Amino acid sequence: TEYTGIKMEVVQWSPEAAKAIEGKVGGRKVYLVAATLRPETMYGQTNCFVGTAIKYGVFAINETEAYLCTYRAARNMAFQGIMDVRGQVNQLLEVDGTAIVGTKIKAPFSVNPEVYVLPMENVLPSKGTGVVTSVPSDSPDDFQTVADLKKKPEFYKIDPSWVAFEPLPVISTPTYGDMIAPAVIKQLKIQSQKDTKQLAEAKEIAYKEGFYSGTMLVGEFKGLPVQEAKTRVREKLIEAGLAFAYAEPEGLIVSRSS
Ligand code: ZZB
Repeated sequence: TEYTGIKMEVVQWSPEAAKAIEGKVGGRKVYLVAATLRPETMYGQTNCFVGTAIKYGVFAINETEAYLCTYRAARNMAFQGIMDVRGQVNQLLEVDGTAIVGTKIKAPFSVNPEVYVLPMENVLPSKGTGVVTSVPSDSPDDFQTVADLKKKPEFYKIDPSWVAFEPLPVISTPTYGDMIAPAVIKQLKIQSQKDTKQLAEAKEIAYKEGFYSGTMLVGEFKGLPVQEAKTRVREKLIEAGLAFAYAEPEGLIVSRSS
């Protein structure tokens, strides 16, 4: 699977993460790295998710940059020419997902330039980087998780101000209008992020519909079909130094939907 690694620069650490990081990264800028298959939706990022049961590391890429992701992803990156020294993983520290929640980060190309890190129950440690960028307009999982967080901020131990946003329309389709995710959530009567079976089906529908019938509503490629915009937005992100190609070997991935 060929993902796009989205570099989300840390603007302000949560207090707990700040303690874990202090003195350990040198002068490096730290980025949370999210693996996505939908670079064309980055305009609609409203937040990012980490798994609360997942352990993350901060890994040196070179003397000036460090990435936060799972160890597994860092190891893959080291063999893809992303690190300074091929095959060498230089872990600077370890930090729990729960500690990162509340960190403020930059969201490349988004209408919201800065967003918060929030908790999600269904993040798989075995896929991507373990960091998920959230686009509630086009991803049913993201839409439902945000809805859960808005409903029960205390239960999820978040500040309500971190979820005080609305999904942003990014892609239009003839069948589902300007926001595919909430429409499919409603169609399949999904109630919570615990409805994982229906969410997998919703994801499948949203992927197909967006890719084959979607038209861009925002950004530089507004008016173009998603099929064309996808690679062009990806190239723009990479050119701007905000993203990179990240691949995972087939057969080693535990996928939620297939
Ligand atoms: C932004 C985005 C916008 C995504 C969208 C999807 C959609 P796949 O097909 O199963 O490989 N993701 C990435 N890593 C994880 C993880 N460790 N655990 C759970 N979810 C993860 O799915 C890849 C997509 O799943 C990625 O693309 C990411 O969310 C999420 F509008 O990034 B995506 C209809 C989907 N729409």
